[in-house]
Formats: sequence, structure tokens, C-alpha cells
Amino acid sequence: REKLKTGQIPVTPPPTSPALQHRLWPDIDRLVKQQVAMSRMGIGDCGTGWQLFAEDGEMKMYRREEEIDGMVVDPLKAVHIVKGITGHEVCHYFFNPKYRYDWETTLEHMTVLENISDDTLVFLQTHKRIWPASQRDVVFWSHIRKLPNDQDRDGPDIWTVVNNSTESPEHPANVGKCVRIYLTVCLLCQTRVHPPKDGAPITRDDVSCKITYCSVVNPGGWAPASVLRAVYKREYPKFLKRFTAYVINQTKNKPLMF
Ligand code: 6CM
Repeated sequence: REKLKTGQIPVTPPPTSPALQHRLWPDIDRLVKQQVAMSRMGIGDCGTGWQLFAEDGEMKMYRREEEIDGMVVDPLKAVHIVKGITGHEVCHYFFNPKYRYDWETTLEHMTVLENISDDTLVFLQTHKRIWPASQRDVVFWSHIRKLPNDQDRDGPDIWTVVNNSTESPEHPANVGKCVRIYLTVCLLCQTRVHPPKDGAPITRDDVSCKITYCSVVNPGGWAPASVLRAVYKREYPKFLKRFTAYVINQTKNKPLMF
């Protein structure tokens, strides 16, 4: 920090979040911006190759079949519109570790390895074993952020959570029974408000949330392609339906959080 004399104006602004000082911060900031830009692109803008593999009401899930060294790393993009909840609420329940066991059905164990700041955590998670593959674990930073609403300056803020694999010297990959997976996940949430015509206060009936969920998971080691694709086809729709139903249930008697 600069040492200032009385009356002198600082040149470097004071940091607003402890995360700004952290060794991971340049990576986190770069990746969050990149992931948000990618998530904002529609299916048509991302080029060809996206195939719809699951649909249920407003929820649509697309994947692109990709393999690296024979391992399935299919990028996934899901879009959903959910009534009665806001983007801030969706991101709050996705980011906050105290709710994770409530909605994450593939989870066996979760630990917060590092609390970088209120908006940035490092997690170690082990996931349930899926036969015939080995059990998986993952170490990732998770960052929640409010974004300015460029399209509608008077509208509610856009919210995002980005999860991205990182390393932990205390928890090296592939030493125990687990194979380490590598992931990049972006949840982007935009609240729409349909104001009541009579000027009445906005209630849950007047809001909806457009959710975009993008993920790329590298299974990190052998896993049969057909089993993995079948697991994703079953688990991703289950996750998004269960998670959004959870947020609806958690917020139904609470004031709206924009
Ligand atoms: O994004 C989701 N959850 C977050 C919070 O837990 C976070 C973690 C994602 C881990 C995803 C692991 C999925 C299980 C991978 C199985 C590995 C293959 C085993 C071999 C099978 C033959 O981003 C929601 C994730 C929803 C996943 C369906």
C-alpha cells in the first residue's frame, strides 16, 4: 500500500475484496470473464455441433461430443426459465457450501479447503462411485459475482458462479482410491421482472429467472465412454430440476433477494 501524506490523493485504489490479493486472483478474474462471455452466447452463436439431448418444459440441455485421448469431455450447455426465483437466489444456493448436501446427489463428501473471501472458496469434493469406474474427486475454486446489466440498466443485476479446477499441494491428485476429475462450470442467471400493471409491489409471481449452466468435465482417467454419456444424460437433467426445485422451496416464504 502507498504511504500517503496529509491531503495527498491515492493513485492505486484500496482493494475491495481480500481475493484481489490472492495468488489465484488473476486466473479467477480472467476465467470468470471468459466463461461469462461464452455462457452468454446462444446455441446458434456457438457454431454447429450442439445436440439437444434432454428437454423438459422450459429446460433444454445440449451437448457437443468431444474426446481427448479417448476420454469423453463433452461440453454441456443447459438453459432453463424458472418462475418465482431470482438470479441472486439461484447463485446464492449454488455457491454456499451449507446447502450443498441438500441438492448435490452425486456428492459423497465436501470440504472447504480455503476461504479466500466471501465470494471465493476452494473446495475438495469426493463424488459417489459409479460402477465400473473408480471413484472421483475434484479440487476447485468457486467464485460468485454480480455483473452489471448492460442491456437494461434499470433491470436487476445478473449473477454468476464459476467453478474451476485448481491444485492443492496438501491434496495431490490420484494418490488414494480416487481419480481426480477436472472441471469448468459456469452458472449464469438473469432475473426478469414482469411488473404488475396496477403498480402493486413486486411479488414472486412477477419474477422469473433465465438460467444458463455450462460445464466441461474431464473424467481424468479411464471411464467407458458409453457409461459416461449415459450417466451425464441421466444426472444433468436430474441435477438442474432438483436444484431449481430446491431454490423454489427454500425461498417461497422469504422476501425476494435481487
Ligand atoms: O455443478 C454442479 N455441482 C457443483 C457443486 O458440487 C460443482 C461440482 C461438480 C462435480 C461434478 C461431478 C459429476 C460426477 C462426475 C462423474 C465422473 C465420472 C465417473 C465415471 C463414470 C463411468 O460444479 C452440478 C453437477 C451435476 C453433475 C451431474
